[in-house]
Amino acid sequence: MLHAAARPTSLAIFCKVVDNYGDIGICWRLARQLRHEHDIAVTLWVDDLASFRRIWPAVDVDADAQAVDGVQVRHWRGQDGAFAPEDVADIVIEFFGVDIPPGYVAAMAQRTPRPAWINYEGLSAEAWVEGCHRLPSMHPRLPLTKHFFFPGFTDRTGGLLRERALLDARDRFQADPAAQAAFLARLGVAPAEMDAFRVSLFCYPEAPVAPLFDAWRDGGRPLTCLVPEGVARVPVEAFLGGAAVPGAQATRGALTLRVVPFMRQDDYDRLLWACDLNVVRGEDSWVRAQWAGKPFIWHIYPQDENLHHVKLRAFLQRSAEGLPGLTAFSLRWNGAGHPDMDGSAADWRPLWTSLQAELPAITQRNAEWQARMLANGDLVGNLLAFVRSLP
Ligand code: TRH
Repeated sequence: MLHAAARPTSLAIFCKVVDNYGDIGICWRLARQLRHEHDIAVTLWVDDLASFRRIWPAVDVDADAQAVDGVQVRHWRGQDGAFAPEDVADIVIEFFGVDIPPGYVAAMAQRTPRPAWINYEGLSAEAWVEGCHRLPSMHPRLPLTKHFFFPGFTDRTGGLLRERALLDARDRFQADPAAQAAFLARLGVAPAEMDAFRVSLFCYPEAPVAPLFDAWRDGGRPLTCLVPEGVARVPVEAFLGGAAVPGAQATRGALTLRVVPFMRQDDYDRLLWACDLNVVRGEDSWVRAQWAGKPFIWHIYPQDENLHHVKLRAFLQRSAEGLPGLTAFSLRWNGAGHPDMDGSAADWRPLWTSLQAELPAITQRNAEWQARMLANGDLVGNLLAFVRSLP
């Protein structure tokens, strides 16, 4: 028998945190869903517990091993270490092609039956993804085969991460003004501001935040922007004229800017559900914004040679056709679509006006998009079905 995954009961995820809190957002979501919805014993190996704690405050940064929300969390300190075949899980996931410790890989090869080995790849709307999804790759020396698994936007990919109860929880929250008001009040939003247009802002430091603030300040309609601590620190502090700590706020013209705490993952969902527009980034918050059902702008993680612009265009082609305001705003926000790559030189007033005018059409498009994404199934269900299908 090659694989232990006909009825998997255990799974290990190896996650390296790139940049500040890199891929832990996705890995943690994946781990919890596998544990809570499929009753699989999950061990999550993470190299950076401090970053993990930012999105889940219960994490103890000093513990080598700890149980967090039913998941066994191990501090992945390096590549050394000896492992026995019985230490190896039924399914082993390496995240974005990280190198699993050689001792663990050797134990995988000794285990009978062998584990299913998955390389979980990044989310992209590019067409080539369908051709690479599920492809096998043989280990050069050991009797092991790993398979590539791609999240994606079509039924020939792994789909998107989505917990079973997510959309019901969102609908309940969005249908409950009192719950939304209480949530926003906890973030410091004043009762008088409840009717303002609300934006959440999460982006990489390259985003042209300062000129967008100018456009919002000069706009006709009151706008409250909620920015988690640590995000866009330089332009936020320039606007505030002081430190960007939770609770800090300033109003200039039509814009009220509020710094809110960097919140745990569940609360971040509520923030997305409670805003009229979400600016998101990377991968996990981008997917959560798609499920939130509100218009969103994606700030993609910058890559060398502007590779990210190709990915951005691929997504816009799939999702924003016929929405020129959204497309122009998104391209410029990411330094693309203009000979002057730096969006900070742009005048954001017309870009913002066009985007605003399109918001009803974007909301309608998002609902259609969601229905299409739902039809692809959820990523964890698709992953387990794939693993069970392996010989
Ligand atoms: O952290 P990111 O920048 O992650 C990215 C992507 O994974 C990308 O593919 C990778 O290449 C790059 O890292 C290096 O953005 P992302 O994926 O949105 O993850 C952020 C997580 O933080 C997400 O799970 C939501 C969560 N979050 C909170 O829990 N609370 C908050 O207040 C905020 C703003 C975010």
